[in-house]
Amino acid sequence: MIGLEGARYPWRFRLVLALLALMVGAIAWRILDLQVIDRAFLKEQGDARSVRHVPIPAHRGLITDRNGEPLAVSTPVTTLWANGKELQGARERWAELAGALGQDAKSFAQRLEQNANREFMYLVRGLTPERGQAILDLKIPGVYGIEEFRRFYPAGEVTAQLVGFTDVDDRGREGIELAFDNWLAGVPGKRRVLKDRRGRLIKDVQVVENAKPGKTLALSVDLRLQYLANRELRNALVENGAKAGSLVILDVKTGEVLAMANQPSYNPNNRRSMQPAMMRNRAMIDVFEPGSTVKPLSMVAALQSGRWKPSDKVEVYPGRLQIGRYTIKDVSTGGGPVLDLTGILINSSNVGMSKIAFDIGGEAIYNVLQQLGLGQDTGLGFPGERVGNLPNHRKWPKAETATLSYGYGVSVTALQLVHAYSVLANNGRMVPLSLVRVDREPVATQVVPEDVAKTLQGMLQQVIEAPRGAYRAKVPGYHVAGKSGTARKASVGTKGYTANAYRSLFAGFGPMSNPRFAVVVVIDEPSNGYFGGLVSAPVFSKVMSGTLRLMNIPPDNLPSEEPQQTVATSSAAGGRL
Ligand code: 59J
Repeated sequence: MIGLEGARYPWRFRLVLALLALMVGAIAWRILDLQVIDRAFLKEQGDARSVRHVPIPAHRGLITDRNGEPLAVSTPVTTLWANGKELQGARERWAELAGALGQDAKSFAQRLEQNANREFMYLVRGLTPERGQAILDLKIPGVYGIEEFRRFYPAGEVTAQLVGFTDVDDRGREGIELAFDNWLAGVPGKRRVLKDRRGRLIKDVQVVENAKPGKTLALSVDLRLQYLANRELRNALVENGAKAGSLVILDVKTGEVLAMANQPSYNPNNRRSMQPAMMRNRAMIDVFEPGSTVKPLSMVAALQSGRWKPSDKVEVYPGRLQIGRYTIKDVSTGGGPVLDLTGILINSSNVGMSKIAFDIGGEAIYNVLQQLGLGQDTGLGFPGERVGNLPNHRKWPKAETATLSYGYGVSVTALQLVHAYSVLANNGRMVPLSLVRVDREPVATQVVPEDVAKTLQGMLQQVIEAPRGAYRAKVPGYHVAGKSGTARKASVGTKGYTANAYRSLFAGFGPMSNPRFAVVVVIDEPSNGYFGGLVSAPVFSKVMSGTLRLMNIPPDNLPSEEPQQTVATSSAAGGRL
């Protein structure tokens, strides 16, 4: 038939044949085009639709105390996520999944409905690897796991405000975690995987880049001292019904912060009940008027002026002094009508200090306070750290001169105050502060003449050891030095001072045979008694005592040596007052 037809219509047969040949040719060309000529382009396009780069989480660096005790540790956790589209196809297993996740089946189902078109949704973050695996083992279609790291803080509330914390994405958000984020954070790696149209993982192809782990950071704090500081501060807050407090221990030779405690505190491992007041690293981010704890620093200016020596006498009678409309008052006049310089410190005479200030001038005091770092940048760069305020005047009015000399009209952080005292303890040499362990000998600057610093050491030892002294600050077995302060709290918003709101302070150092540690105690609004010598001095005593023992410092005031005096000043203040 065909032959017959072909013979009958030869042109038609040839046409069909030619058309077929053309079609075969076109297909062959297309094959050649796709497989050979456009191959690279098409492969790339195809891969772009299936190859994905998945980050490999980097291990965040460990934070330790100065002896390697862990303060912040990254532990591997499993985060479960779901492909919402896929999960729609496994509705019969939703209740089972909700149960395994410990979630309410009804609200869980609602959530899945809402995310029905999403290819990615978190189910739960940060499970222990075991729990995560158990849920993955249920093999519910559309449920996947990612490995992540989660921060754990072994010392909990004891180091909370100093160490800070990270956010869910493991980036530093507060404290050291934030300040040293670049050092601690690693660089995530990259893994190439193949995924299908619906985002399901088909194949783990290769690691493109390994994750670079973050670096370890050793802080200057000693966890044992940190525990001690925290415990004594918390006890003092409870005993005195106080609102808040902070305490800093400094190594005066290296500038290292050995402890920095703040109360109230919070548990960084469970931040659900955390309140803003608990988060404050008060020792660095709260400023206050240092009151009488500044008097020893003003005394430095007096001695440095060459116009005063410790045995010089000042009339403080009758305990008040009128300067224009402003009256300078002494709280206690029990020390007598005339006091020498040590006596002014022991009795904390505002009048006596002011008279010396009028003689040497406000600028002399200003210069010393500035040199000692009050109201100056510490250079630590701690998040939220305050600089405080040390006002200057071109010509110092009498009222400003007086108030500066006994610690008002100037605001400081607890850290700045302990730094200033550390200079007196370190024979006038200032070393930069450090929150990280110092492994090389720091560069010290002589900011107070050595003889002046040593004289102040003796005077401040008398402030504790003399008959009318702050005996509650004494440390059994050691000679220590220090000064209490009780400052009315400046009112917020309005001018002046709040009635019945005080800050109890104590700043000191020891042991006097070779001063190594300086301590500042700040207790905010105690309600049962408020004098620094009553509220904060006992805390100083307990913390200094524990520090000297934990650091194996040999006692320099053993009972058998008791009759011997190791006072460096020529002052006879103790006996006379
Ligand atoms: C004080 C102040 C407020 C600010 C006064 C304490 C001034 C002042 C204006 C009255 C209690 C009080 C600029 S007291 O720190 O002198 O620590 O053991 O708050 O004087 O002029 O009912 N400290 N404290 N003063 N202001 N302005 C003494 C002293 C001090 C003690 C006790 C007794 C004040 C020994 C404080 C302590 O040294």
